[in-house]
Amino acid sequence: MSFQLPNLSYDHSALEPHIDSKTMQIHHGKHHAGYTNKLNAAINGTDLASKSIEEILKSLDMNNTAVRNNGGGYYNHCLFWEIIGPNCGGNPTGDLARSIDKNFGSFEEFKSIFSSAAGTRFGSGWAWLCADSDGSLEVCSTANQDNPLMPGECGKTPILGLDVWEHAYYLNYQNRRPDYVNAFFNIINWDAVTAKYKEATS
Ligand code: MN3
Repeated sequence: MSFQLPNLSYDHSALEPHIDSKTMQIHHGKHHAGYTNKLNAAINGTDLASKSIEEILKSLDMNNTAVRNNGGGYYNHCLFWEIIGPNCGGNPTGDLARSIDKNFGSFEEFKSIFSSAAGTRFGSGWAWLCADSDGSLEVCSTANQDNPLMPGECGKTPILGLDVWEHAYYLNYQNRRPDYVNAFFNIINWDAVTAKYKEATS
């Protein structure tokens, strides 16, 4: 079995002005496609080829750089496209909103902690909101294409992730990563995040 680049459920231009069309074309069609192809090449003919991406990442040999970088890149971007969308943003509701209040104090406090994690990740990486099976939440960040499922990371289930590689924002924002992080909150698909939260805690 090989991994497939998922189609986007919205047009490249649908996230403007927050993420520009050209960035979406290159990010999905070149970067994510590249991780997908290189992951398939790295696992072809090995016993990893029959596993799910989550299984591969949870039992990853961190010295296997081809699978670490490209398996992480494949999974991270699949999640990213799912949790953003047009006509989104606003605040979460229901159990997820209650857990955010309980774990961080308020939605505004969560936003500040998450934005700080995204802003202070040096170089390339990701900021995450992760859920534990008991419903608790935590914010973390990882370098490069690492993610919370990998050995040595928080081990909880990522339900929201923000790509802070320059390839995710440089055409529109140049060095202004904080502006990109602020804009991200206008395109978060909280229904999709809530579905992931339910799955992680069921
Ligand atoms: Mn990326």
